[in-house]
Amino acid sequence: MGIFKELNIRKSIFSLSLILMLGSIIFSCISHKKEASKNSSDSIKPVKVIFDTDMAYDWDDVGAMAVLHALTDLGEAEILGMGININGTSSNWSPNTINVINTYYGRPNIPIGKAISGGTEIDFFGEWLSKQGFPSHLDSTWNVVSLYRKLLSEQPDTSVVLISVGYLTNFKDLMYSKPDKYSNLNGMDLIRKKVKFMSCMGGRHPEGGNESNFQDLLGYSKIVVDNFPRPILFTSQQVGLIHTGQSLLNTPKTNPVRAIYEHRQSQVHPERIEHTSFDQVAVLVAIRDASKYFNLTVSGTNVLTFNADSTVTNNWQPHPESGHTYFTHKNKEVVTTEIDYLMAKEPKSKKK
Ligand SMILES: [Ca+2]
Repeated sequence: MGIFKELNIRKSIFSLSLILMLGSIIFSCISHKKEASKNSSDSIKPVKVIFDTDMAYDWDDVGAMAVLHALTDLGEAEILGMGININGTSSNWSPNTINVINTYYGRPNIPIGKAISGGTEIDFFGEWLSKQGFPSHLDSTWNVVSLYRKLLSEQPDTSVVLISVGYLTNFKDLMYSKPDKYSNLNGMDLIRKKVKFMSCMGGRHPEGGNESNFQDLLGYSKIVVDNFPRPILFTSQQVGLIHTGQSLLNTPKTNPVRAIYEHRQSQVHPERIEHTSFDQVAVLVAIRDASKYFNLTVSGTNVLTFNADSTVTNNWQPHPESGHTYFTHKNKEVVTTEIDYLMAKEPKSKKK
């Protein structure tokens, strides 16, 4: 074999090797990208959520809705529906308030249910908001139990997270609902089959005491906490005592969340816009891994006592595995910053 022929053969072998090597690298990159994309889509599978609120007087419910919409924009949550757990005149304004916020975030068609029992007749900002000219698209409201039954029946098993940031009256009514056109299961069995867990803002932990979300005057909170067939993650009053809302001043005045915060601020504490964040925390731990932000206590059970004067107190008692969990702060600043960021995040629908 002549030297030039041998060199040519070696060149050909080298070229072939180079092509194979490059091909292998490209194939590896594509495979990695595909895998990364698969892992990415796996890791951001949105949490399906039903949001139940006593939207009427405290405005951390408004902040909680902002957090929920921001997490939905990030692909972390999917809002199935919302319900109001207050009966009476306030309910006439609350669906509009909720729809105004949903509309601002580009989701005007989220179905809204109204309570069939329990609650108090007060309204601190719903009527005011309705007169401010914010756009809304509210055509009708649902009987909240029918809505929740319909939504649950349509979802995969153990996939739905219930968020309670008010009284537990609606979930009590859901638990004891009868089979209907949406499902042949009773409420308990429907929840057992479809719900992953409930994120409930309520109680004081671990010392126990009197917290407002359990004071529905009917003892429904005790019925729910004692009998709910899936795990409950309790956001304690102490955990919500962080102040958020300053970030809203960086959002447009057309933002109804900012409008409500400024309106209530002027009435309650004109020196600042920040407000406590009980309901935002309950949303955060419903969507994200709570252990990222908090120290969890899983051993024990939250025992509610319905007192003779119709008040309800809670206390944390020993129990091997009740399905109840409460948590305490690891770092308040981290949670405060994250909630402030999410509350002021520009809606995806408004980005150009
Ligand atoms: Ca609330």
